[in-house]
Amino acid sequence: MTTQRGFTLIEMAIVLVIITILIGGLAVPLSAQIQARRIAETQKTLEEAREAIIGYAMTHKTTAGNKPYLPCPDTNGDGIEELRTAGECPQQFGFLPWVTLGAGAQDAWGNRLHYATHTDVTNDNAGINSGVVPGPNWNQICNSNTCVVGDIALDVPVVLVSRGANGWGARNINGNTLAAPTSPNELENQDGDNVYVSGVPTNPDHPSGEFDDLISWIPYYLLFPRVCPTGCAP
Ligand SMILES: [Ca+2]
Ligand SMILES: [Ca+2]
Ligand SMILES: [Ca+2]
Repeated sequence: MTTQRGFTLIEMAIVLVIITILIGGLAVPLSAQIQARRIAETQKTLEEAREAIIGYAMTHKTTAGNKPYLPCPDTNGDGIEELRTAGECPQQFGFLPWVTLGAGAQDAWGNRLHYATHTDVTNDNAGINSGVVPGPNWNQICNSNTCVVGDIALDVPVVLVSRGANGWGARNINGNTLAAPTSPNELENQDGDNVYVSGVPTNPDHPSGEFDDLISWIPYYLLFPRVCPTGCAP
């Protein structure tokens, strides 16, 4: 005859410890998975926005010369590109004009996308013509905020920025502007000059601080053949 007995307190404690470890092990990958999905979703939104900008250029041509031009940034947050004065956009950076483009209105964290371009490619009098030559006053994509001329990409006509998971400095879909970044590389992406930092994410304890911005751009050597398949020359 066998004697049945219950679990001892020590056995119960061991089981509880094992369960706790298992749940902890599951919880971290789950949040990492959600973050990875949001990053992938945002990258897809950025890719679609790039295509929408090229699509705009294919359907917007100068009256004289039939030259394509790119949209102006939205600066008042309504998603509609700002009006030009004598052909020029009021600003070369702002929000992606998602309403004008029929593009994604936000990243996966509910924040607006930033759009930077250059007056050489947005002027609706001149358009992108044979006189348009990429130069250092176009946008520069850098590894860090200490770079001045792009070490990743030079003379870029279109840059799109998602402020990432931390959303620092972003305008959210409710129209509120979130707290400004503290790290120099994220500050570089919203100081209004033409230098942008793209790189692998870093944690708050990294010497250069937290960075999680997602940067996407259209190089001129991809843009020009798409919007002027037979060349933009007169
Ligand atoms: Ca607007
Ligand atoms: Ca960020
Ligand atoms: Ca900058």
